Amino acid sequence: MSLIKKFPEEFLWGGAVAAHQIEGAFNEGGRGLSCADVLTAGSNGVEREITDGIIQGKYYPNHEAIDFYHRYKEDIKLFRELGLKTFRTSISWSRIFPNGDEKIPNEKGLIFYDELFDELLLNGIEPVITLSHFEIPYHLYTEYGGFRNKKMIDFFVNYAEVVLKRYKNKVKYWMTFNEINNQADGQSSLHVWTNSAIRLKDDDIKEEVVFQASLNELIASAKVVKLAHEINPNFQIGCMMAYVPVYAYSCNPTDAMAAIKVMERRYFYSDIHVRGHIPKYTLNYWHKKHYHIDYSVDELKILTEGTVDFIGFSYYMSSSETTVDELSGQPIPDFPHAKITSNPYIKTSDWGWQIDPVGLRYVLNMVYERYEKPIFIVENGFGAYDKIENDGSIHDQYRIDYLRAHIEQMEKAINEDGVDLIGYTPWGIIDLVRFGSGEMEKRYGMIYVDKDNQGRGSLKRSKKDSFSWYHDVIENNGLE
Ligand code: P53
Repeated sequence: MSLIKKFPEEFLWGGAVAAHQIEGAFNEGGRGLSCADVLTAGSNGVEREITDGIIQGKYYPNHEAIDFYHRYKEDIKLFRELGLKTFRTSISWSRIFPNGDEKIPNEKGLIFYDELFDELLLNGIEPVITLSHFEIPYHLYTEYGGFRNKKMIDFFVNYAEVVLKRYKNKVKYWMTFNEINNQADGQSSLHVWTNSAIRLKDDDIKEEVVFQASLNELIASAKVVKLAHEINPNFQIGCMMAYVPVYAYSCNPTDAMAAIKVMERRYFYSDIHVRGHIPKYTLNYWHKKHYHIDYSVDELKILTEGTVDFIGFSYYMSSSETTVDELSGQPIPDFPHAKITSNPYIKTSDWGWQIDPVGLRYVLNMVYERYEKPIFIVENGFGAYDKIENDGSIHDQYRIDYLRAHIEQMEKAINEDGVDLIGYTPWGIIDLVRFGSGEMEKRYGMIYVDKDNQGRGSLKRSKKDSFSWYHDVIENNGLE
């Protein structure tokens, strides 16, 4: 078969993880507790419990995770063998500032990332770093109430300044807040917790609280982008969005309109990150709902000065929106928050996530048309149950199929649609603690880790079939 190299020469093929889902060693090296450390294990379809501090007898899967903290050298050897050009992880904020509000950072935490980044670079792998991926220091919740509080802006900027300066010659690509839009409607207490270190109270107007926290984060992000460009003009600083495109369920015009309105709830975040101002549709919405969102003229100025260099996003699935009840045929009243419904044209994973490769091309087009900025797909992947054969092999053809189908769509987006796509880091390149439920057995990796949902296992690493498949994709710079 002839080989056609269809991806740009410098394309950043890689893999992605987040500190709290792999590192473990939650109380070593002077690290403080983070929001991720008080999340118990849920199960498929069952949310995790957020506990007040750590409660004896409960199982917290992130405390050990896959012990990357102690095993990273061994893992990086495998990444090198896999051929990764880049590795996306995050810095655990509470390793650097155990409480979050100190003036002086924890040197041991800084040394850990010095050594980790050196080891990656030594192996020819470029680190891509997220500053805040779901693990805000727990103390910032107990003491300040998380991102409800404007003081959080300075704590985040202070932390970012320390790491941007420290690693200015080791890391070029950075992102500020992971999937900042997960919390958008305030309906998931888990997302509000992990995005903002906020626990909603009964008398909170949820959506208003979340808008305020989100704006505080967007201001903090803009300050960091501005500062980062002063520290090193070569830095590339991105935002990080969860893009789950919402299609109109039917060609009913009200469905089409509802899909636009529901997408605005996601675009609110990237519109500010990229365009540098609060969109008019949001200002009108706040006005209509009588929300009082606090911001100053100076803060608005910062938004314009700290726009991002690229757009990082995760893509796993699509969704669709209807304004008509399927059974009764009656209109659903609360437009524009009509009903998310399943799509009869696409299959779902064992976790109910809708598998839609064309949706990735759709998102790439929409985002590129809207912003005309470089795009980096920093997460995409297939969470599935894997089976180990007697000889230790793992035949994860379903994962290869999923990734192949998405890479095909990326190729079309680049070559047919003209999208400026700079890289692709599939999620959970090595099996890790799943975010949504804390399960280990919803696996994403090309490298298997022997550990189960209850935390049992040797933590031994082994290669799945997808390992050699992805190796060839990287080597060929595209699909054969
Ligand atoms: P898990 C929602 C939609 C898409 C991605 O998720 C999401 C979420 C959050 O629930 O999260 C991202 O592990 C996130 C990662 C996470 C990954 O997707 O719940 O950035 O931390 O692990 C996959 O299956």
